[in-house]
Amino acid sequence: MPTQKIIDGFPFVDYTHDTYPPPDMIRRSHEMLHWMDKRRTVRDFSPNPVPREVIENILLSAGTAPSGAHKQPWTFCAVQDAVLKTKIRAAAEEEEYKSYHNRMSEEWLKDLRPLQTNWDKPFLETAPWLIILFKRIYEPEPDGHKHNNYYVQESIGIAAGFLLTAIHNAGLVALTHTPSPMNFLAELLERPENEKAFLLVPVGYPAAECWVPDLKRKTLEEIAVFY
Ligand code: IYR
Repeated sequence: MPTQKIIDGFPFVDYTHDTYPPPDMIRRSHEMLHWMDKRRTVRDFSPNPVPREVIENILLSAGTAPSGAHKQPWTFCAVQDAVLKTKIRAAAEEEEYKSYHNRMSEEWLKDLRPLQTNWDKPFLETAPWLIILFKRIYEPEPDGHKHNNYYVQESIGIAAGFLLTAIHNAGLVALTHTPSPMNFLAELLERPENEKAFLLVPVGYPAAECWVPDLKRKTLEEIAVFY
């Protein structure tokens, strides 16, 4: 049991963390890099079911993300229901069709060609789970006051990263899908006014035949500057 102490009226617990000598740290960081590098965004999902308990733990892992003033400004909707998934697919494709045909610039469409994406989103029905992340802009208080959350975009972005890592760790795959505009998700899932859809993440096993673009990651020199 951690020891508690009170600072300025607020409870604190003592914290220790496993640390490693440099050679072990180096080995562990290599292993982590190798493992993270195996994560890929996938669009070809198997319909095989995934136990709800796995999804619950993945969501709890995402919920360990740091957040502004520890407000945890997120709601994760996990959709398994086939009827709802069909509705989500239809609404997403309606928006995506308009995006691909009218709303996206020529430059944008050209940038997406190596990924071979289009308005057709079968994975929204095939994947056994759709996780929709909602950011909580404010918390409604009983007297009607809207108590704003802080750094909501940053906080939920970090939670999304944790979510993807937890999915990868479970041996599952995901897609960071951003149908735009995303308002239809709040409507279909009957979310309250303080919640705005942030990201739609289909989760499942990769299909038996699953192709991903042959992408190259930037080198350390390209992404990092040491001072
Ligand atoms: N939201 C669309 C388009 C799209 C945009 C980007 I930037 C991508 O990296 C991939 C797709 C879609 O989901 O197809």
